[in-house]
This record gives sequence, C-alpha cells and structure tokens, in this order.
Amino acid sequence: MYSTFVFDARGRQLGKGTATKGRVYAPGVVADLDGDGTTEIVVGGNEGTVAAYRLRGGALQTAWTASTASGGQAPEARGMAAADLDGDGRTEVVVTTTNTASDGAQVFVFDAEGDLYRPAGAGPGAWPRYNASDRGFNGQGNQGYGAYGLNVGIGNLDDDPQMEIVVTFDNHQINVFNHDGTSVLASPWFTNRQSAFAGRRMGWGQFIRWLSPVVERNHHHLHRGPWPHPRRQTWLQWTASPPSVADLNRDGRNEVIGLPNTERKEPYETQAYAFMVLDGAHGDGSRSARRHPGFVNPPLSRKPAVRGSGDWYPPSGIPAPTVVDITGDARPEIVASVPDGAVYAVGPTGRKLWRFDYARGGRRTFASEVVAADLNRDGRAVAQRRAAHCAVRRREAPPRDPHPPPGHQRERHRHSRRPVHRRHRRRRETGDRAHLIRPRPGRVPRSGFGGELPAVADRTRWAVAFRSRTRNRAVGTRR
Ligand SMILES: [Ca+2]
Ligand SMILES: [Ca+2]
Ligand SMILES: [Ca+2]
Ligand SMILES: [Ca+2]
Repeated sequence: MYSTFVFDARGRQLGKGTATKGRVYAPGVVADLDGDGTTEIVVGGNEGTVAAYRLRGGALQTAWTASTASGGQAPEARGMAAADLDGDGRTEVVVTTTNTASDGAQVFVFDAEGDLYRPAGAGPGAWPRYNASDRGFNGQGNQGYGAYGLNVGIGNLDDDPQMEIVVTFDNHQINVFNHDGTSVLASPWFTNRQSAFAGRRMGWGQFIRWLSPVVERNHHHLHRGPWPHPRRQTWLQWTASPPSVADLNRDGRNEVIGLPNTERKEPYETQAYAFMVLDGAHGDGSRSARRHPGFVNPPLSRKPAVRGSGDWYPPSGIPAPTVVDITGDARPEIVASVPDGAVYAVGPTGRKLWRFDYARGGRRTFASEVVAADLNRDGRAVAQRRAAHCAVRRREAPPRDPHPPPGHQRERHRHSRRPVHRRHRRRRETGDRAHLIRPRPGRVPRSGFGGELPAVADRTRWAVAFRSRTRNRAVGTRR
C-alpha cells in the first residue's frame, strides 16, 4: 500500500496518511480547499478511494474520504486536478478513473468537503459523469472509457466565467465538460455521419480525431468517401495524453493543448506523438474543437519504439505538455518529453523550435514532464531553452564506461567521447535533476494541473510539480 508523507524543510517527517488503498498514481492536490487557512492534501488510490488530509496537532489527519465507485467497479484514480470551478472561493477537486463499465463514470468532481460537487442551479446528479443523462446526448449519447493516464485539465474554454474540465479517454476521445457536468458542443462544422443521427451536431467527446485534416473534413463534415480506419488512416489516441489549457495566441481565448499518440495498423501501432491544439467554444462556438491556426497539420515527434503487449518496463512516458513562454515574447511555447526519447519545444504558431535527445540512443525509454522555471531569477520566465529543465530517468543507454575517472563524464560526451561544449554541458549537468521551484505568481506560468496561464495560476494555490508521474505505463485495456 502506498502512503502519503509530509516532511518539513529539513526532511523531518511531519505526518503520514494511509486512508487510500493500493497505489497512489496521480500526483495529489495540495490546496486550501475551503479557504480556512489550512492546506489540504487530496490523494486518490485504488478501489475507488480518495482522501483529503490536513496537518494538524502534529499529525496528518483525514479530513474526508470519498468514493469513485460506480457501475459495479471500484477503479483506480489516475488523474487529479483542482480549481475553483465556479469562482466562489472554494476549490473543487476533479478525479478521473479507470472505470470501463458501460454504466460507470470516469469523471468525479468533489467540493471542498468531499461531497459530489453540485453547482448552484444544478440538480443533485450533476456529477459524476458520464451518467444516465448523457445516454441520449445529441441522439448518439456520450460514453467514456478508462481514463488511464493523468487525463484531466481545467481552464476556461468559453464565454461563461466558470471553468471547463477537459478529459481524455481510452476510447480515443477528448471531451470538454461544463462545470455543471454537461458536455460542450463542438463546432457545427462537425456533424454526425451515422445514419441514425445523420447531420446532427456533436459534442467534443462524440467523435474520433484523425491526424489528417482532410480525413476529418471528408468524414466529419462532408460525409463522403469510405469511412476511415486505422488500417488505412492515422487516428489520434488520447488515452495517456494530459490536456492543458492555455491561450497560445494571446487573444483572450484559451485553447486545449494535448499530445495524443498517432496510431495506425492493427494492432494499433504508435507512429508519432502529435502536438495538437484545439480551439475553445467561445462566442458562437463556431471554432469549438477545431484545429488552432498553425496546428492544422500538427507537428509530430519521431516514431517511438514499438512496444509489444506485455512490454511494460521501462514504462512509456506520458507526454504532458508544459505550456510556458521560454522565448520571452509573451506567447507561450509547448514543451514536452515524448517517448521517442526527446524533449520538444513547439512554438505557439506550430513551429518546432528544438528537439533535445535525452535518451541518447535508448529505445525503450521515458521521461517525466518538463518543469520550467526562472532558475537564475533574471525576471524572465525562462529566457533560454537551456533553462527548460527536464527530470529524466534513463533506463537504457547506460554510459559506455560505468566507472569513468573523476570529472571525466563532464568533460566528454558519454557516447561519442567528444568534448562537450559548455552550453551542452550545462544542460547535461541539470538533466538528471528535478527542479522543484515555486514560481513567482504573475511572472512564471506554472506547469502543473490545468495549466491555464497566468490567471488560474495566480488564483489557485495547489502545487503539483510533476503532473506526469510515469511510474507505470498508463495504457490499460484497448478497445
Ligand atoms: Ca482548508
Ligand atoms: Ca468553487
Ligand atoms: Ca467557462
Ligand atoms: Ca487563444
């Protein structure tokens, strides 16, 4: 069983919590949920368990527990995010689970007391989702399946002041929920091609995204040509793709950013990871779920190692996008480590800025998400690409000489043995460390859950440094 520990600044243990069962997969939420001045810690475990702790009286006390059991399953919590969804000063906590039951729910929202969140004006059944009221949504109905890999982000994606919740599922879909649990409609440009619901509008989570904009146009808009299939076309799989919310073009409207893996063949084989940006549902919703300018043909990573079934270790990484301005032009870049062995930076117009090879030839490899900070406190969020540090855990490609003379590794490249230039050396020296730095509000957009920047980052206090904790492969059952 996993426990939750709290240590002080000197490393002395202050408390230990054991109210969850089994593993704790998703990074917890650390926030003053109810605004009483005491920070809560919320963690999720197996068997449907969720627990909130408070440090009080020299011990970690359980503030509340909650359950994510539904549809006859008591699943594992694999994703957590938190925000004040309705702006009342109290923070809500979103938990996503691996539930695969046809009548099960994957997305739970709890209020500051651990009760299911019930926004003003909504009925008692607002959460969890999907629920019975989703069955007939747009005729076709809404259905979730297995949220395996840190699948949730929060941000404002339309004109109402409440936050929306973005969730990705193992059924290849990405949905946007309003805070009252209802689903957000995609642009009327997307229409249903199924004969029973032909021409009807669709929600974000009611259709599969294909890599090619031409395929989507033919299939979801013109309804012409043969139906696409991964044997012939490449689709986007979001099962382990944490969505982020940010305003890339600084027009005051947020976009959804994610790195789905692109799949083809049967069994499905990942061809690359796509830097995909989708517009929000602002205004008349005509841009909702459509590809953001610059990302119509999304930048792609290289092809990662093909992993056979049962080949779980070392695990494949979860490509969580860190959205942060690293060039100093006030428009954020997308920085992400991809299981092809590299960290990528992609600009807000869809241009690949750089690729840093962290695996150095290792094929089956992974890295955590990128943590970006202004390490040298020069007032710029991250002035240079060298400052986008990455906590890398290499499991393959060990140094050729495991016992080099002291200082030798820093002077020569581990593989080529060529002298390492100063710039590269500096990057390498920080490459194996995790930098856990509290950003200064308003200056450094944070990179954690629901990474809307900077408004949400300023307003909320939960501090999760590593969204992408890659201790296990996040992909479970494939449909
Ligand atoms: Ca509190
Ligand atoms: Ca609230
Ligand atoms: Ca909203
Ligand atoms: Ca925007």
